[in-house]
Amino acid sequence: MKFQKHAIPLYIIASVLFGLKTYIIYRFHLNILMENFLQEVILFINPFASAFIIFAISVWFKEKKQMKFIRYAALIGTIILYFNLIFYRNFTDFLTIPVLFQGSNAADLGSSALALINIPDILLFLDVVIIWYLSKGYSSRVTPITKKDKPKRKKLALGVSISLLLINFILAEIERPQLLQRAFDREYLVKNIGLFNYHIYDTVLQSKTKMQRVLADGTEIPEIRKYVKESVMSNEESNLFGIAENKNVIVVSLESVQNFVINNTVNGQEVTPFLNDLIEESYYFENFYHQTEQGKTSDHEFLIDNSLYPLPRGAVYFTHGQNEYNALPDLLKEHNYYSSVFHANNKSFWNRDIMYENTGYDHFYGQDSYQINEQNSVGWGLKDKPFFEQSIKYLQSMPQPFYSRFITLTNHYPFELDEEDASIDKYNSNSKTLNQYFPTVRYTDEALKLLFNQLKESGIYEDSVIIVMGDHYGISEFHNKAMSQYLDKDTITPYDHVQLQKVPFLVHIPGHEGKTFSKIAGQIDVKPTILNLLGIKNEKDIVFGTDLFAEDRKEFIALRNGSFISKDYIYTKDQCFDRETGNLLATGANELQTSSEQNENNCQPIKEKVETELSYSDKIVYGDLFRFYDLGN
Ligand code: GP9
Ligand code: MN
Repeated sequence: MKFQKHAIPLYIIASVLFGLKTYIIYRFHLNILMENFLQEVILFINPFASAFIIFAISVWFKEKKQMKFIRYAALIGTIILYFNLIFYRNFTDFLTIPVLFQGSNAADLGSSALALINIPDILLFLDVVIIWYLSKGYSSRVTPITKKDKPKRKKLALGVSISLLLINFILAEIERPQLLQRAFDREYLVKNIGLFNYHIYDTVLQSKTKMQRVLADGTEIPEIRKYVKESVMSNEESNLFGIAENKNVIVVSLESVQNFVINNTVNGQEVTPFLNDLIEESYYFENFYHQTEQGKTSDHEFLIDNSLYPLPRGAVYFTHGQNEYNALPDLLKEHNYYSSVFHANNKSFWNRDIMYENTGYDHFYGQDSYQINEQNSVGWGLKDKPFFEQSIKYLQSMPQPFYSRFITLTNHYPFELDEEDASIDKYNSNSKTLNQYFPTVRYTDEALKLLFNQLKESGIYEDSVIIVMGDHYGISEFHNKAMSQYLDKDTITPYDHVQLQKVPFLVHIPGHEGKTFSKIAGQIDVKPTILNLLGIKNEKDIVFGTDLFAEDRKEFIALRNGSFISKDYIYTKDQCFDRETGNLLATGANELQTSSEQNENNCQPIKEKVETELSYSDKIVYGDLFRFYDLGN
């Protein structure tokens, strides 16, 4: 009887243990940027608040069921936490429902996923074991809530849950006004409302976007059209218009190659000697940004074929693979082009087979089109050199003119490479990932050289325009420390992080002299650029990019998370930087307006345009609006 008096309800113990674990994960396993003390306070409160709300539900159950509920809540909660942790280690991002249902990709992750699991992770399940043990009645100090106590306990649980939730949301609102409305950045959400509330929020968002298609009727199109005509499309033809009429177009996407390796060295060795030479003989855009989000490679494919933005959550290839589009292959078909993609991976990865079919590709040379064995594979599959070697025969027998895209694979996280393929040494830092990155980038560079030689030997080269680009970043924020060491900087600031989203981009036209452009450019511009080179006018189309060779171009490049780059500014995470110097000019919530000049200088006007543009693109995709619009020219 004495024990009963001091007995602690299990749901309280579970809340404390689980809350503590969640806090430890937030604080020490995730790389969440803490800007002020209030953020620290919120981050400390929200794990306990979420845990209490979940475990307190048990009070409504019968005595035996209470224990069962607490056990399984702890287990499922831990699994959710752990999945997020693994995902975060790879992508510095949190799971969303669409990503979760891309299960078919998870099976292909193979070595990547294994590299993300650490043995000490077992400790993250320690509280589950304790809760499990206690819930089985092994300690008489821990009790379920008895029938007698229930009414009182229910009131208490409900009252405390609501108060905790309110305190959390009020603090979050003070820290980030309009957090939920403006939620571009998942890290802000998790930081402020906690991972579990974030998942609930994400679920609501998911149902909302599903509804958008049902409710859409095409009435939004005139407004979007008007915007595109006035603010995106250039009015003049560039001087390269039609220069490559009827030529083959070859687009080579280099997996995870970022621009910082270009004309750079590691241990005194050039990282990309072939690309560096190629740039000298090509139109090279040194300020070209990737604009991908959770759909990674597939997002970049979506951008280049459609000049629409990928989605803020999930991969558009998966979530909206059946929409109507006006993609390059379909468009080029009207000009007698044969379109194909070469990529030695599973056809269904990123739902490519469905999307390619839907957007007019004539053929997809996937895994089945290649001889793949242990000797010629590493990491994710067929190595880039045999990939190109085996592809050329298909290219030679293809009807011309063709539009063909190649996607490499070797330089994919975790950047594995056989010793005999490594021409340069690894880097030396605390990041194995960054260390291994350089030799694999070099391998891909050598593979590209091989492709060019083959194109020349087969005679295809002379009749082709060849575009080479990086698909997205390869080194995530998780490796900032090593990255700052490599780049010889004290730290990687949010400004530096945006600048690291540059990927190489060049247009190689045989016979043309090389030229380097400094204008701000991005993947959204690829489709209009290709059409311009081929001399195809596409005036009725709705695109958000501009021909890269045009003089009057849109003034900004928007990243998918709402950050942007303009001639003068870089805006990210509610901060406005001077693009040239990297100096912080203003923050969104708290502007550093020391002079009236700075007042005018801030990013606000462009930020609004970026938000409008991204929302127009999202409306098209979520509403499947092209089904209401005749894009025929
Ligand atoms: C998969 C390959 C890699 O086929 O394109 O995809 P990623 O993980 O970079 O999006
Ligand atoms: Mn990729």
